[in-house]
Amino acid sequence: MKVSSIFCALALALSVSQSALAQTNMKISISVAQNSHQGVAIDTFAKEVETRTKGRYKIQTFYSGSLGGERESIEAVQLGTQELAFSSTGPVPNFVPEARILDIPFLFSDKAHARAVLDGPIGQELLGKFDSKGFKALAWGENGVRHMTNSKRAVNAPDDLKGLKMRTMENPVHVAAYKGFGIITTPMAFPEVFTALQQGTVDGQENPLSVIMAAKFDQVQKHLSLTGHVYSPAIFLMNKANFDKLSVEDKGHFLEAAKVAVKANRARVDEDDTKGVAELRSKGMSVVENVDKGKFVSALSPVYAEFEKQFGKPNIDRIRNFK
Ligand code: EAX
Repeated sequence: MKVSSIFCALALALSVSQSALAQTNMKISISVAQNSHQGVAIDTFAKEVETRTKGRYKIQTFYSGSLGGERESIEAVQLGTQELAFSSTGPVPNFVPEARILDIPFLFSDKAHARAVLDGPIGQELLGKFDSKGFKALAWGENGVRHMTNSKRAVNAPDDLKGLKMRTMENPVHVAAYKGFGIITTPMAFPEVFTALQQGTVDGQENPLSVIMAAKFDQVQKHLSLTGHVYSPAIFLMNKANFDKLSVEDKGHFLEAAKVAVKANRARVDEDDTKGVAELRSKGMSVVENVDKGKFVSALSPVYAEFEKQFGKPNIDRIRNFK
């Protein structure tokens, strides 16, 4: 073998072994505990990315708001100090106003309807709105159908909500709607909620059964009402520049990994919804299972009129009537 070809072979071997070793680390975070529908989402995503890229990308997972609340995580992703986040849409409108429409109360008839909208053309269009804001939105996930809890009284009808001081997400649509119920709204980041409930800074909060269980709110809340007042989407966000740097093949791997993760995430929400009431009862909560939804919907009619003006009735109807 000529010296030059030995050199060539050596260089090749070196570059192959280097690329096999080269590992890019990325961070992803959630605001709730690992043992939750969101933990399942990011754990599955991390595993899928690693397997699909043969270990070239390693996703480090952070739970329970250890890197900050959802707004802070989204900010970090936008700035690029954190590559990825999985978040509810709570604080998303502060970054991408078009996403506000998804958080209108009683917009979706059930989870199946919401999933169909998010996976269909409307959801895909909305994912595209994140591009110009410094994000690549990989996929819609699920936080779940939200219900109300409080420490004061059983909520059977909207009148029971009047004067309750409740923590809300930092989301303008939620704040407007809950004011419409007569609730005294206190927007707050999720990692502060348990303490606020415990210390009585607020009387109540609202979240899906998945979150109520994962956060152990049963320890600080007596009453749960299955109001199902709003469907809460979640989303996989990635820093746009980080995504753009990936090879075409790796982009596909990240998108596929998010899809698989969303499947696992939604399956866990279904599981939590099935067992949630019994589990929370066994922990001492008193649960109102059947509320008169119609009354809650009509209590919001002045707020809906406002939403129709803001978002355009045809846009709302397009979601409502999507099949
Ligand atoms: O994403 O802030 C909230 O109430 C969210 O539902 C919760 O952090 C899960």
